[in-house]
Amino acid sequence: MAPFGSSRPWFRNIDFMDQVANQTFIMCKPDAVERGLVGEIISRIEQKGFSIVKMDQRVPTRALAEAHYEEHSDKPFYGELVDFLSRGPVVAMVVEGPSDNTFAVMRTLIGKTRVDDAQPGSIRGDFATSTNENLVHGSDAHESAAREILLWFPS
Ligand code: RTP
Ligand code: MG
Repeated sequence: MAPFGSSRPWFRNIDFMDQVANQTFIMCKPDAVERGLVGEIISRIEQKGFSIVKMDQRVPTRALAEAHYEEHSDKPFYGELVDFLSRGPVVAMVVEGPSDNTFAVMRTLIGKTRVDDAQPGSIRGDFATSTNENLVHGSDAHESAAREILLWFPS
């Protein structure tokens, strides 16, 4: 079983949820590091007015990549997604904004998942040419932000 399975009662930790209410988990995926786009992505986050409060470059283990994308474990693309995320260094970040919609604003900044939907002006819209390798991850809800912050930055 994955070390951070959904059975883990992290979501019952109301104090932690409150503590990270205006934060989200952002990651430059391996393609962003390979293409030298980390600076551009960080710059867009900073220009927006958000703060990077934690940042770490590392090569995710397969177990970490599996746990990160656990919600997609039943999808046909899960294996490929885990292979991709664990193939090289990523830059993991906790991003903080002034109010509790940081995760949603960051999702807009990142752009839509599918390459043909991502609007110019968004990171994916400006730089991604494929859905599978779309440069940046951003948490999609308060609950997933709390889970992912704890998963990538446990201390
Ligand atoms: P992410 O989690 O990486 O921020 O991406 P997302 O929320 O925009 O999209 P999500 O639905 O969570 O999917 C995670 C990643 O899986 C790949 N994907 N492939 N082949 C497909 O139909 C498909 N759908 C999703 C994408 O790389 C997506 O970012
Ligand atoms: Mg997602």
